[in-house]
Amino acid sequence: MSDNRPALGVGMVGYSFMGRVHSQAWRSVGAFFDLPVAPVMAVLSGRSEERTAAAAASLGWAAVENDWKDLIRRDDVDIVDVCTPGESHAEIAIAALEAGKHVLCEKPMANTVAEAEAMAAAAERAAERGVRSMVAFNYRRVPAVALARQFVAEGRLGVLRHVRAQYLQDWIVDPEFPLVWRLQKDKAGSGALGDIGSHIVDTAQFVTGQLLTGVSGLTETFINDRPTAEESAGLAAGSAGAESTGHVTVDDAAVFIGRLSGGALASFEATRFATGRKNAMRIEINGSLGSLYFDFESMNELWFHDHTLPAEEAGFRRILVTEGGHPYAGAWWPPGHGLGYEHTFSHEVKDFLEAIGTGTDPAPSFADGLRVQRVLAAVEESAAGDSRWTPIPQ
Ligand code: 4PW
Repeated sequence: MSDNRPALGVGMVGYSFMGRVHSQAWRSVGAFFDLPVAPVMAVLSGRSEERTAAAAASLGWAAVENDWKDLIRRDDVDIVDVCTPGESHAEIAIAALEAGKHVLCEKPMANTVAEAEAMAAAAERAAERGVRSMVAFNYRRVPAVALARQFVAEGRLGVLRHVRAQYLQDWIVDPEFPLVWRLQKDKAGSGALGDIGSHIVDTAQFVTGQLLTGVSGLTETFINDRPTAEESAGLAAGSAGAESTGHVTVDDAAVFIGRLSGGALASFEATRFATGRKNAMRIEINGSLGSLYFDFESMNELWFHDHTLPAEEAGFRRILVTEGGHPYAGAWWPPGHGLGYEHTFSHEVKDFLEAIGTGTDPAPSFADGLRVQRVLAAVEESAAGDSRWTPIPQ
């Protein structure tokens, strides 16, 4: 790796689950990928002075700010990485873009379509000045998902007929699980729909290369009141044992069907009530020439059925996506040694840094994030209106 690459300072806002996994990506990406620019973990920002300093020390950030506006003002910050709950994405991302900083923003990109529209417009204006922006839909960067995209793009599945996507978790089944920010509409925008449904919408659109044109949906909140939680509590919060309770203001589960622009029929299920399923982000695609199946719980595998083979030989076969020729995989371990959740974020920042370094537009763009936001809004609108068919504005 050459040493005369331009250094780009990264400023990250937020240090919880997403902040931790992004930190690991920024820390390690340069050791595994030959990048055109060198990321420097310059500044971490968070509201609590004590906790931010402790997080910066353990995650490897050189400096600390307690107001994200101060982070954006700094000359040693070229890239702003937004890892906060959705309520602050729009304000931070737009301010950073206007200050000329490249922006990586966690998903869902915003809490409302109006916010997402403003963000996409700011990104478009910034792009004219060479300032790049990307939404952190990390599952696109699972090698098996990227390989699935390649198969579809090469025509190996023929004409696509069905997409079946699910994102299944079970971390809030216990009614005593506390009211964390992900269960509050003012902070998260929506529940399972936005938090994990957004991933399967993005994955389905990415792998097929098609956009959803309309949806019909159902949403449900199974447990309406929960013990109040500590502000920073996350997915592993456990029972709070708090005496007060608060109201859950988001969906616990969302189920919807949709039509894709190429004519395929799609179904989606996003839930945090699928007992026994921890992070089962799954997608199956059936085409006229074959099918693909992926489940994140076995993330190094892609299942492929080649329907052009004689029926006596055909059937789903497992491709272990760990070969040097597979997307991203060659940068890591010898074949068969497998990758994990954290690698998807390394791939994400690698692609983002390459786009910045080569002056190209990274994907998914803020315009792509807006499209996903419109799908989420259409599902909510449909669910509120007896599952009425709801077109997605393109
Ligand atoms: O983005 C998603 C999160 O918000 C994650 O990939 C999994 O679901 C883990 O936490 C939530």
